[in-house]
Amino acid sequence: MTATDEPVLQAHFEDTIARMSRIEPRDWMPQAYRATMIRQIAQHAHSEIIGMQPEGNWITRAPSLRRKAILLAKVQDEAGHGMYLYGAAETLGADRADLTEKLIASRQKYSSIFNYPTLSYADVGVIGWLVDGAAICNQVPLCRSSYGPYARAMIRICKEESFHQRQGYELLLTMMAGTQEQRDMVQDATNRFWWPSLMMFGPPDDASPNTERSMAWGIKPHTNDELRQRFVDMTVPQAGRLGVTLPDQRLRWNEARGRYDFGPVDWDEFNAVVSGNGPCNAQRVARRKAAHDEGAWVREAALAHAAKSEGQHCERARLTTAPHHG
Ligand code: FAQ
Repeated sequence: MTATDEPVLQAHFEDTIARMSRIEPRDWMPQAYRATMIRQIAQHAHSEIIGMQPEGNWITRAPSLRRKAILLAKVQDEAGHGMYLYGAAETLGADRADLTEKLIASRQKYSSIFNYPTLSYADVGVIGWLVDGAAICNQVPLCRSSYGPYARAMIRICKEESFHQRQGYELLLTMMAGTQEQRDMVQDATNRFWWPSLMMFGPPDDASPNTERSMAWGIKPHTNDELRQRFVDMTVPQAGRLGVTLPDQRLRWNEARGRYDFGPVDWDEFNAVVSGNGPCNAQRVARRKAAHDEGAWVREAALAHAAKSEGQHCERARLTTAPHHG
């Protein structure tokens, strides 16, 4: 590419975005678009992988075989989501080992929500209901994101997240039909996860440095506050049907707006968690690092196997193409 090509390529890129068509890996894209996509996809992938820990904490203590099988499958799905997303980041030239190193060194972020502890089995249900619910609200619009591999990965991820959300809600309905102690556990888990779930949508629009440009590039179709409001409107009736109270005195229907009003989010808490000072940040990253270190022999074995298979493949190719004598 020469310097004179760049305006033409830039115009083609902008036209692709304006037509709501997709940018594909081999297409030219501005360096800042590539960097933004890698940032968002990597943070999303890290969130899925770190997000296995809070629920994974309960696999060995699930109350029945059925609940254990469901939880195992859900946590495995999250690993799968992380893999598709790292794959999508690789199509942009990112190196997966490098992304993992950045996560472990706390140089890349993951969602704030996974820095809160899971104190009872009701937390598994509330994570499905609220955390997967918020994830769906945020991610369904991303199926129309301008970067092809990310948008396509999001379609399957959203289908699985919807299923996760329903399993969480079903678990909570079962607990709410149980003993008073079980109902109290659900209420307590709701109280702890409600505000952190609202924080998942990111800082308020006037403090979100990336939103404007990401919207202009078709990466994000909605602002953080729009999606937060959508989530509140979707969730309040679900809380009513469940029979739990959302911990917000200011939550009420606003007839004029046709939406729920809600109280202020504690952005100091959000900033503290995002900058590494949440209740479980150190534990989550240490666990991820330990798992990565413990997996070193698997990566080495896989590489050795791949090299050996490649060697055998070359040898077979050499023998089949070699001239026959005799
Ligand atoms: N936590 O300018 P903005 C899941 C960062 S997956 C931590 O508004 P942007 C599945 C942000 O990255 C959950 N950091 O940024 C599951 C930026 O960082 P920078 C993850 C946050 O990108 C369920 C800075 O603050 N989902 O839950 C958070 O335009 C159950 C400024 O923010 C995704 O990643 C936060 N909550 O908008 C798994 C979805 N919010 O610039 C297991 C894709 C913001 O320093 C169990 N991502 N930051 O690098 C997105 O939609 C966007 O990236 C937003 C943030 C909306 C998260």
